[in-house]
Amino acid sequence: MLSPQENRCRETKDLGGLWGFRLDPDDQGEELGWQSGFSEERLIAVPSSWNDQFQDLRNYFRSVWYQTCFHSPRGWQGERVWLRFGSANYWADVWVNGTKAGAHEGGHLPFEFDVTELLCSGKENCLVVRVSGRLSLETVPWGMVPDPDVPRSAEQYPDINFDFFPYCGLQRQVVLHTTPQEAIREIITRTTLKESRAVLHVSVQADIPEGARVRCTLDSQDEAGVVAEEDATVTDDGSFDCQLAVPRARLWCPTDPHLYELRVRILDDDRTVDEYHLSVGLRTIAVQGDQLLLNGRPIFLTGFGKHEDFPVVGRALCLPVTVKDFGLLKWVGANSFRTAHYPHSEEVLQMADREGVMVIGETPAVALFFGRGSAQRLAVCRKQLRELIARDKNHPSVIMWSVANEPDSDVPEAVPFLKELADLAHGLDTTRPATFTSHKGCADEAIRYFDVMSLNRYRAWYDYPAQIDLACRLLSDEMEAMHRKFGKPFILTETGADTVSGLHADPPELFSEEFQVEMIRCYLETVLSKPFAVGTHVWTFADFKTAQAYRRVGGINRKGVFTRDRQPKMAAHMLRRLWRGERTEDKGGDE
Ligand code: GCB
Repeated sequence: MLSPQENRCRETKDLGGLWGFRLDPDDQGEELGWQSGFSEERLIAVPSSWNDQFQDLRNYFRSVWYQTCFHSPRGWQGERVWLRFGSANYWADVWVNGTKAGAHEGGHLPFEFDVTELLCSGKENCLVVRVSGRLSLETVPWGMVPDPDVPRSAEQYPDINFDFFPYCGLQRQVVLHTTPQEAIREIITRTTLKESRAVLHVSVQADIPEGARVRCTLDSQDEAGVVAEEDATVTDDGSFDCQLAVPRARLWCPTDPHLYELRVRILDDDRTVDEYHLSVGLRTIAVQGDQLLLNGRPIFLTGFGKHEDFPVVGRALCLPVTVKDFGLLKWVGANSFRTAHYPHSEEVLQMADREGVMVIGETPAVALFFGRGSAQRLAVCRKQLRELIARDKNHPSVIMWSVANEPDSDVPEAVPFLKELADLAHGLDTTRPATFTSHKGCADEAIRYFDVMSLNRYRAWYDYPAQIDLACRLLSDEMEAMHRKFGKPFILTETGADTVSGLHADPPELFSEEFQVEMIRCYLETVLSKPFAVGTHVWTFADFKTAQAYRRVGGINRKGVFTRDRQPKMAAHMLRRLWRGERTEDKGGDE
């Protein structure tokens, strides 16, 4: 799926703003005809999470209705018009002028509908969306299952089986955008390297008659200007391929995240029928033996597991927070992060491409179990993985897919499920390694099907509390045993300690800033001592909202090295010294 864009053949119109809003706890709205418009109870910001917009809706997860009105610009006649949602958490049904445009399941990936025929020109159009945040045994993530036979934590409210607040709503941009009738539908890029010579392989699918002429141009966006150009002809299935060779390529890497601009144009004599611009980074990523190679050279990941979360905004797109977070990632010396525990916004990836921050892109498959409802959950996981790869495949920053976080992967039933996801990731994208984050260590049944072994560990926190030395000895033994058993490169994808900013203790005690510093330091040193380690990600970048439970003071997970409002704790300063100092460079740290 190509993102909407403005160029001489395509236009966009942002529908964000204050929309009408109404609750529908008993799902009566459709019967009452609200799809054609309803009387508004209140206004809501789009994008936003409704749970943090209103005091009475923090724990409301049932259906709501949104509506807004817009004019379709006159100049759009003759174009195809699409209505695109960056995300809607979790279920969405969409009507335009009372007619159903479509529906979507899943909270963190974009979807769009062709609404050309549904729009009235010269009149106001009415867009109505029903969103429900209801989770079940068949959703991904699953949750809110009032069934004692299902393994779940009755220890938190709302009743979810994962550790982040299940924010709901239209949390990303809603836009109208146009494409010409004969249009480029899909572009897939891939880089191959031979020393400093890079070749960008471009595959395009288009709704264009056979024989049309196509021009692919690669522009360096610096004084070098156009560096490669090739013409092609559309085949009978509407596809065409180009190879753009760049003799002395500036390869994308954290220290020089150089982006080229690819322009694909469909030409009819001198007329441009359609065009699409894509920022591309020329780079390869591969696993070889125990190493992770970026452009053929070993790379060591430093960084975090990270949520989309901020006060009032909830999980919604908030560009000032995105920009701030990238500044802090750079400040602390992180070269990467994992989009825990769902795909983050496209704007986040745009920043990552630009700033040279490597990303492990994760699906929403958190806390999977393989009992009742498994077949349906697998179908949803497959759909979400497909949608994720379709959205993010062209981002140079995305270096790996994570298909799940902490599934019950020590039981035989996990094997066919996770193997299917590994095969799907490898089948859809031959250019990136795949992983999932395990908390089962050597008992894991599924790691063998993936390229990298990723482990989340909290000894000295949840178990063996306060015993950091013991925790690190056990981690060291466990890593060696995992390496003997699975023989793959290792990433510590999570470790950390809840820390109340401003609480101090000497000697270090749980919840103090000193304890967080000592625990993270010891874990990171242990991992760095292993030649097969290729990364350490601290849990987590910033404190974040979660369900209420006795162990979550104020409903906040406080394992952030930054507070929720982005102020550094002592651990952030310690990491800055560690990651920007000598030690990670010894291991190929900053590339
Ligand atoms: C984990 C989970 C993460 C939690 C974290 C914690 O293992 O992957 O979602 O937030 O532990 O703090 O307990």
